Amino acid sequence: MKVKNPILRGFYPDPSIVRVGDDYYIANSTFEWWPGVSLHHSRDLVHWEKLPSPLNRQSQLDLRGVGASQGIWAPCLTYDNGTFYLVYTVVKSFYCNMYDTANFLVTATDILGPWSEPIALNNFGFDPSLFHDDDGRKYMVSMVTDHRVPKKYVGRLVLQEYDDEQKKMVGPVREIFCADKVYLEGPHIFKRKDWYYLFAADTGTGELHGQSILRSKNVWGPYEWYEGNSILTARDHPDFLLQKSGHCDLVETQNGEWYAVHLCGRALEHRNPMDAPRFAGARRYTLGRETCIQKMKWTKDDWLVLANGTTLPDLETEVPDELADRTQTEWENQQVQSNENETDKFSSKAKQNQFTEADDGMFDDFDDPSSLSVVYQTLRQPLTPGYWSLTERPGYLRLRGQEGLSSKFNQSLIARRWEEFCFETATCVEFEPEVFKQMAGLILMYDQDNYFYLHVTFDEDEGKCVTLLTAENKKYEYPAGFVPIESGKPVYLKAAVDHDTAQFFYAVGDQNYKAIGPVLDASILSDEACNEGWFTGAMAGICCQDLTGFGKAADFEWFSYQNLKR
Ligand code: 6LW
Repeated sequence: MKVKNPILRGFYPDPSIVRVGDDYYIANSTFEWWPGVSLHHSRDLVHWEKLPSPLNRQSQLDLRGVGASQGIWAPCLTYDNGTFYLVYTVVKSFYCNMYDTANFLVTATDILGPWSEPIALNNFGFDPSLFHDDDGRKYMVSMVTDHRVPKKYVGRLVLQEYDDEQKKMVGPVREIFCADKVYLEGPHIFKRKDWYYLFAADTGTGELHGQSILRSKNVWGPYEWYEGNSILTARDHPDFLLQKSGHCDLVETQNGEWYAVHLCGRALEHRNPMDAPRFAGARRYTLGRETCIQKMKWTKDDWLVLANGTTLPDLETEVPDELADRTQTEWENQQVQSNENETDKFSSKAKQNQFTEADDGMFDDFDDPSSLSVVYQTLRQPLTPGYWSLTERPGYLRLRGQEGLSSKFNQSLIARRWEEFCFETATCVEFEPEVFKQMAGLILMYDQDNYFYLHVTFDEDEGKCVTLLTAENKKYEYPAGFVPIESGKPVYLKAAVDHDTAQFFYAVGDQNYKAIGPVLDASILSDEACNEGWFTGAMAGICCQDLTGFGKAADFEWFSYQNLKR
């Protein structure tokens, strides 16, 4: 059976994969989006269901104040002796003189949690990864950040032992590799036969990105560089779909086959202007960096390479039929069984619609009063208690307005990833604002400085009205003016995105949509075009602001997101 790449579409970078028995899990970075670290589960490497995030209590993670694309970077998920180990970086400041890259570990015996409170590790650099040696010792490898101007960005990797009994790092921090020609990050260590392999992303995370492998007979090095590096890259194939390929992690199947997951980006043709302060002329990636899977093989002399015999990843990867056969029957059985009992924790939760969404999108009618779907993320912290409810008005998500869209603190906003170049997203909202500082509506956003916000508000001259606010690197415009609408009726808001264009629509009382505002340049909501962003991807969501501090409520009856094939 073949699986089409990317397997996790939209903003899912820095994948880390682990197998526990018949279950595979992937962890991805979430940056400033809450809850921290995204998890997916699969039994066949083809179908992936989203699980609740491990960092979902404010005592574990508080991202208030962190900048766009900072927060959670590059988690590493491993399993040893009945326990899941998840290490990750919380970036509080970057692209300044002194970087703050604090590394933490949380553990759980069940992937669904509860996960522990974080244990502080060393902070030498980001992309920490834990290696469980077969003698019971554990080590953490990471890259090293360096704020000294002349020495910045050398590809240094360090290793330190982690003592699981004492729950702390012990012994010296030693440099195990210093690349002179290439910048290395995202390191993982694994062992096969009597080799320790160091598997690291090379050459940044842009279109030159790749993956390298090194090895040593000793975990502390010296590590030998494979002369075939990079073993995976799209850097010489600018027309290939899976650009930016690199940053791999490795998994061995039940039958001894090897697969790597890696990040990639699907480019728009749209480019930054040649005088852009960052990434001049670079193609834009609204979908951010996504997750792919590749089959790997060992060479005769024990190096690891792509199974296709080249260094270019496959658009479609062959996955073991045994997994597919087994999983399909299991899945079919689960469908039947899950109606009868709760024996399978994944299928019973999926049945409650907490974990899954259709491949082509979602329609959320907010009818489940117990929780919001795991598909949504909020900004930097959970929704503020008292400022949201699924029960005050059953069948509606009530959001009470808090701070404005530039705030890195208390916002009432939920959003989900764009997955494809063409999609439609819409909502129905009941909202009766009394002053211009009260707003609620539908948003397409990259970060706090870059968004398109179609919303209902109040204007002294027009009364209740609908308007479109666009923000491009802090330049704000209202290209549609303020259009008066009737009070007391539900308002329907919709956006249609087609590659680098976005058009908004609204309707009042029924879904007889009218276009509002010009066709917008959707490519500005990309890693390349956003001045503070680098690493996430565009999101679609709903939100409410009340800058008076009165907490005016908006009632959302539903929210939908539909991928369109084009
Ligand atoms: C990730 C690191 C990287 O931690 O980007 O450019 C960071 N390199 O490997 C965020 O994805």
